[in-house]
Amino acid sequence: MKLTVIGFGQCGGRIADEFARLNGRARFHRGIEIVTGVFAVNTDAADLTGLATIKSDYKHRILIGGRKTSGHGVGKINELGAEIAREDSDKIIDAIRTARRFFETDAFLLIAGAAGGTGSGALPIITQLIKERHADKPVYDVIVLPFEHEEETEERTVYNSATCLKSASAVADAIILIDNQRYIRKDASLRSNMAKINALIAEPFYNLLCAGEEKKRKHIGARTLDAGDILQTLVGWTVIGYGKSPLPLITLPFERKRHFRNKSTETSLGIQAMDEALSELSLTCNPQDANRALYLLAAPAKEMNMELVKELGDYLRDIAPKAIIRDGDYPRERGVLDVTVVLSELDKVQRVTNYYTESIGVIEEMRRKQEDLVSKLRDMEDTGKDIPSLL
Ligand SMILES: Nc1nc2c(ncn2[C@@H]2O[C@H](COP(=O)(O)OP(=O)(O)OP(=O)(O)O)[C@@H](O)[C@H]2O)c(=O)[nH]1
Ligand SMILES: [Mg+2]
Repeated sequence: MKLTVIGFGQCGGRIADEFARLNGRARFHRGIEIVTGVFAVNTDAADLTGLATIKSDYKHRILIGGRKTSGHGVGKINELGAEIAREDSDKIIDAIRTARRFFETDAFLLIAGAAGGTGSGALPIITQLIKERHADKPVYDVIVLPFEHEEETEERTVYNSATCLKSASAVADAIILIDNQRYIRKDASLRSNMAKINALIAEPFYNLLCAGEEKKRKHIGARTLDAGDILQTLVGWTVIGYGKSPLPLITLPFERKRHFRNKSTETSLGIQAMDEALSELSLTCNPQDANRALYLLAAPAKEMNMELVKELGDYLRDIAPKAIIRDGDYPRERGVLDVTVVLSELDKVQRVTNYYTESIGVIEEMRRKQEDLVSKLRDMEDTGKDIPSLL
């Protein structure tokens, strides 16, 4: 499956940069392409300069809001991010449309942090515009939810997240939710390492996108998971997870190859990888709330069979009983067995509900503060009303 990837704001731009890197990896190691173009859109010129892999011309690193922000961002005001994106939308739409391999695009992947200003505001606006112009292709939004500490210290965090989630979900075909906090919980040393978090966020997409693009027979499984399966699965609120098990290495002096000791080991390694994928989902949710799901098993061809794929399917069915499940096998990496899981069309996402509920309080508080400010300023003006003005 080939994506047009567009990152908005700092967070979105950096994660889009990871997708550009993944495509380089797919091209170099596998001789295939998984994106047709990668773009970063920002009101902040310095953030665009800081990217590594996205092409550095103005058509791929797109600066918007030049006059309004002088290239310095919108300071967390996502209404301003939205307004600027609407005004400069032609710049973005034209750049995408004129990309050399645009016609090969299966779907759009738009990415942003929910809590900032530029990305949070621009994402829903451009999602809507792309949907209007390219009705035949799905638009998926990756929305990165803030760290806990950001919610505690900045009320805009909750408000921006709620408005971004609500607006994007009204227009995107699917919203892939990513919780920044998940990656820290797993490894506290990541707190200061955004680059590593971004790599972890993008990684689960690698095999998923590659599997359907393989041309060589030896990398085509018994059941290929292709773009059609992914398009059929991604609907509404979605999470993604990835887990892997190293394969035991048994090296005999006369036969240097890897294989499973026996079938039960094989199955338990598969289940172990799927368990990890489910426990490392990009956002905590209950798999029972999923109405669609898919999983992809990637392992060396010799050590994979349809029985294992089926057992993983039975396992996932127990965990996500409501879901229509699609699956695939991908004969690939040496030395590891990995499982990618997508849970989609979730009918309950507590975190999103929480943002909606909390933002009601925040909106009330913001209104009260504004009224307070206006009344205090009026009092000041009243006190000085008899003083002559120099204007
Ligand atoms: N995973 C990840 N999250 C990030 C990254 N950079 C920022 N964030 C998160 O994204 C949110 C802030 O969004 P930014 O992308 O910095 O803001 P912006 O869209 O550039 O908007 P303004 O700077 O306000 O104009 C916060 O919740 C950050 O924790 C990143 O590189 N990776
Ligand atoms: Mg910024």
